[in-house]
Amino acid sequence: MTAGTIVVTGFGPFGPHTENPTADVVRELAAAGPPVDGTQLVTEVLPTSFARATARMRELVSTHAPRLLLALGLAADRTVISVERVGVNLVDARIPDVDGEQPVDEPVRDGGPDAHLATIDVRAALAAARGTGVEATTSASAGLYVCNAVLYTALDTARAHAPGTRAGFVHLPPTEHLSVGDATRAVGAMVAALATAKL
Ligand code: PCA
Repeated sequence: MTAGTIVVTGFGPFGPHTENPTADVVRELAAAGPPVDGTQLVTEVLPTSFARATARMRELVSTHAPRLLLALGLAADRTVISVERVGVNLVDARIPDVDGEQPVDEPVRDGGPDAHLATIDVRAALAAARGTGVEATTSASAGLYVCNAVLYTALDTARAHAPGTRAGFVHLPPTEHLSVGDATRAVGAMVAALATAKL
């Protein structure tokens, strides 16, 4: 019996951030293989594009109906890992995405609910990260850029098409505050804890 699929995504570069540590973390996790015996690990680096990243997230959730989907993004202005609690149905891009799009005051999905709460066990994620010696906190806003749009889309799609999926989002600080190696250990521990948590 398979214990199900785990999907972990990161993002490529955007704006002034020519390197995105979340892409490196995702590649390292892929190289390490499934964190839980019997599970299948699917990883992907999404383009920082509202249209393409949200379309791909819809596909990932509906194709795999994963037991856990954890998306990662870079929060350039934060100093510690933050586990997001909510995705909101609003976009207000400070800078253009990689397709040159800069939507302002638009919904992520027309007619969608105002917000979706993350369905991962946020406390378990915090404890797992801290257990590796890495500081982590909760966050009540994933921003209004592509990361929030991807979190909202994952939760929105799961609610409609994959009700067993637990989905959430973790923002990583820049590498001057957390090395890729430490971030990989912390995220790996979070994924293992969340994938084995009781649904
Ligand atoms: N961070 C951006 C988008 C891609 C990324 O890694 C954000 O926080 O929205």
